[in-house]
Amino acid sequence: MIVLDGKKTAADIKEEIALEVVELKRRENIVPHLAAVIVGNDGASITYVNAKVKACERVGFESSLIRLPENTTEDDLLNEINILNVDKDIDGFIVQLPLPSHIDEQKIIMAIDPEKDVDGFHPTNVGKMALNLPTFISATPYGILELLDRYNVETSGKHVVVIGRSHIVGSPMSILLAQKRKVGNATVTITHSRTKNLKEITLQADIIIAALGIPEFLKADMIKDDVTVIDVGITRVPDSRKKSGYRLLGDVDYEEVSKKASFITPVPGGVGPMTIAMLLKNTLIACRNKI
Ligand code: L34
Repeated sequence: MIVLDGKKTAADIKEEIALEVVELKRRENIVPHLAAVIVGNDGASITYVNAKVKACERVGFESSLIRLPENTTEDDLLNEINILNVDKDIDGFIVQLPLPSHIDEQKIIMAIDPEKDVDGFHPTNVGKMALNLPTFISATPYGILELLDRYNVETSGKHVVVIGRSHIVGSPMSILLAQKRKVGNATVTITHSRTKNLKEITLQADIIIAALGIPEFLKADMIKDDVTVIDVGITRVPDSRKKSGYRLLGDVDYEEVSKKASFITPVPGGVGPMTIAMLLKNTLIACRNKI
């Protein structure tokens, strides 16, 4: 069993980006600038956004963190997005999800200038992604492609089973892996909460992408030997023995599944850090697109 080390791979990617930043500065005298907007006080979201800001510092990007209170109105947020859309200094920005329930997420995403949408969530960019045209591929699916690539996990002709149909992960992941691309050419089955006989399907998988958000959902009896398992889940469960008061669980029963798998991502240290590295990559692309 080989652990797909997202932390190490993300560090490698950040090192590569840092070198490119030095070149950009030298040749064009520009420095990529990412902004992140966060609304409210969700602990996990704050952790992720802080990690994004820290990653910017690490690679030599400029970053701006815009923290708005929980009671921010939809209009206030739309206004903030407009400011970022027209700010020549900002190459790309994200609005961290989830948003408070009184704000319509789709409306917010649609307000972002597609050229600055480094999350790749705008319908224009999702459409381009689905057509295999150049665009920002959402950071989590992009990170998974990159991890499979760097560990030389063969996807061509393989049966990939994606569990979960979210707009952020399950849906784009199944589209991308079926495409004619370096990490692609797979036969993809997308499954979700209404799927019948899920176990019969997962037992046929060469690669499983677990992205449903139920801790330790994928058990060892649901997989065949030598499968590759990508665990996208990241749930905080209360744990009084931890200093933080919680521990992180993925969607995979790692203890048992890792015994049968050929490749597996850990949680933490798997897909999460890759998401951050690929957001930086997209920001670098956004900055280059302006030259
Ligand atoms: N707009 N919203 C927007 N873009 C995104 O790309 C995200 N996502 C998801 C949630 N909402 C978003 C993230 O940033 C998930 N996500 C994310 C990013 C980083 C990590 C996890 C999720 C991460 O760094 N995880 C660490 C552990 C962090 C911890 O201690 O809690 C890991 O090793 O998995």
